[in-house]
Amino acid sequence: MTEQQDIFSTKVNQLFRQHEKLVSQPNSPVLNGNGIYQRWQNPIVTAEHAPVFWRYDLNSDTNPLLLERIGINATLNSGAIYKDGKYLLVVRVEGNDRKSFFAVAESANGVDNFRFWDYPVTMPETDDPDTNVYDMRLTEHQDGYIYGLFCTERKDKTQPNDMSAAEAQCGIARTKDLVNWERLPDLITYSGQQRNVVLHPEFVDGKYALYTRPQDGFISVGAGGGIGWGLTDSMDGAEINHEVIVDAKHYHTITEVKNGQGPAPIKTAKGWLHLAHGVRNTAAGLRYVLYMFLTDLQQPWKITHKPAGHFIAPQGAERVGDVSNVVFSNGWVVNEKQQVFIYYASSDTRMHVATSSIEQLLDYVMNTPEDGLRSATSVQTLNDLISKNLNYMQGDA
Ligand code: M1P
Repeated sequence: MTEQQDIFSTKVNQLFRQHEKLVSQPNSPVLNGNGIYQRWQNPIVTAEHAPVFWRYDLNSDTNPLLLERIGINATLNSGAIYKDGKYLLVVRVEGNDRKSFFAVAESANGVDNFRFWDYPVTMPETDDPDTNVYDMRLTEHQDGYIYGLFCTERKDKTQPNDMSAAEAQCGIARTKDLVNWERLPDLITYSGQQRNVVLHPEFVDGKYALYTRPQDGFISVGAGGGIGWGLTDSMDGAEINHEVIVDAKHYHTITEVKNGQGPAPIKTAKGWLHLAHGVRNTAAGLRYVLYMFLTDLQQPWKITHKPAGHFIAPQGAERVGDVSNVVFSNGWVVNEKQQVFIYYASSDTRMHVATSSIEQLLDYVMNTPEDGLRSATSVQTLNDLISKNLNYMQGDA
């Protein structure tokens, strides 16, 4: 081995060692939470989790200076599934070239040691190729397939001179193993654009049911918006003719600007548990938080309980990233112990986990006061709890 080759292989070993140190780092719960869920100390998937052999050409002949060839910018909004005792994320990986793609990261315990499979997902294209694909929602449907619904973004060809003018629609693919994907035609709806579309896990009236997010523009939902709901006969050529609004955006709430369904809802004895994101405007830009609600078991488009305000908001280091002040979730799973793993991204940059249980989440959605929509009602709700507690404490003394 020449001296040059020796230096090269030392550097390569160092890269692998650093990567292994990061990926195998144990995670630990953050203590003193709010009792509803527990945050975990470390982000679970970051850009640095991308394997060394994705980023570097490891051949000293073709990369003698060992330069990074393909940079990864961020790992964010991940779909999730619990399968054969493994926690699997379909991560939105964004390259330095700003293009996102999907890649599966796997962990045995759901909170650390997430490792990417060797190859990213090779997602087939339709006749109208996607410029960018992102934010996959996974649904294990009653029909036996795992569906991945995601945003497909293309240039808005009606505005050729505006380089930011884009169109968002819902791409659809299905798989049995997360390796081989069958791409189906994009969803047709009669709203201008769509993002945050999610497949409900069960047939409703013998049809496939989808949560939608009708929007007038690419970023702005305009006059439309809200989390919608519609039915389609088939997922192979899915078409929704009529959308009803499940959860509308509302003035002076966390959903004032827009909102969107998170992952597919979880079925419980008390109803369908939903996780969603709400967006409001501030002087510092848009603020994205997560919130929850419960819908009726038979009529999943009808909300039965909805706590006021946010469930998870950006905290500490989560506040800063490529798009700051954002938390976003499109993946959660339940294991056989009824523990819930909520996977969320912070500031469009890295992935985190928070853990809870079906029992805690049902208690939260069913017993947290609703939003009275006025300061006076908020004070009334607070006073009710204070007097109940003071009476209880005095009676106890
Ligand atoms: O930048 C925050 C999020 O913005 C979009 O979400 P929504 O359509 O609800 O505004 C998406 O681009 C999402 O990927 C991103 O995290």
